[in-house]
Amino acid sequence: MDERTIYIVNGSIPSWRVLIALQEKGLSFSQKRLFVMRSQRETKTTEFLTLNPRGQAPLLIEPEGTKINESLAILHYLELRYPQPSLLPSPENLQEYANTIAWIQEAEILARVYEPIENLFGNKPSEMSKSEREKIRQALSAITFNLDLWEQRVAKHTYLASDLFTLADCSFYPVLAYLMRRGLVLNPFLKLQEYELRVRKRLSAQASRPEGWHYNKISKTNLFKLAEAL
Ligand SMILES: N[C@@H](CCC(=O)N[C@@H](CS)C(=O)NCC(=O)O)C(=O)O
Repeated sequence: MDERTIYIVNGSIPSWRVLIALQEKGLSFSQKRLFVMRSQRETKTTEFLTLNPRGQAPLLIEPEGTKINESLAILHYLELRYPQPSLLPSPENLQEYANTIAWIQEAEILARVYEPIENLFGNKPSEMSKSEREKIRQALSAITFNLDLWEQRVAKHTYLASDLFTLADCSFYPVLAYLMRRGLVLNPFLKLQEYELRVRKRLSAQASRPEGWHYNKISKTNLFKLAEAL
């Protein structure tokens, strides 16, 4: 039997989600990092496209050959196949269960509204059109709206949806940590700040943290600073 293999892109939110879940489940795996900053993106080689025609990571291949892509689907798959330790609240606590499965999905909204800010990477703010600037302003206000919502949620339990660490945390935490890496300051969101520190201490979050990402160190370009200065 082959080893379980997870193909990842370093620093990518979807890959990080799956790595946290694998760690939480105590599953052994071999990690294959695909480099995407090279002239030939390793996600687009013939070899990898045969495995995932979308040319994206994460992709999980189980020892017996079961293959699955899409980070959120992989989270559900892992829970179904390896129910212990569980990363879902008991269905007897229906509201926590419902929140968890909804919030696994909702974490994507924060990642999506942030996208215009990520695009500042390749652009000179001084050369941006009025409508591009407006998009950035809208993104900043959508991020604040979303963080407010998560702040209220996380105030109720140790983790997002429950006192148990769940798949909602696997899905959401990498989005939050990614934004912080790009310069997001959590000061106005005290509960989220505490939550981030709590998750950061978990072995799963430590073991899966992207290579070269040191705590409290942001990327070379502080995208939030750029966005706020517009
Ligand atoms: N919806 C997918 C998105 C996966 C995705 O966008 N992966 C990116 C890294 S963040 C990727 O592999 N990009 C490589 C490429 O586009 O060549 C998921 O959640 O798994």
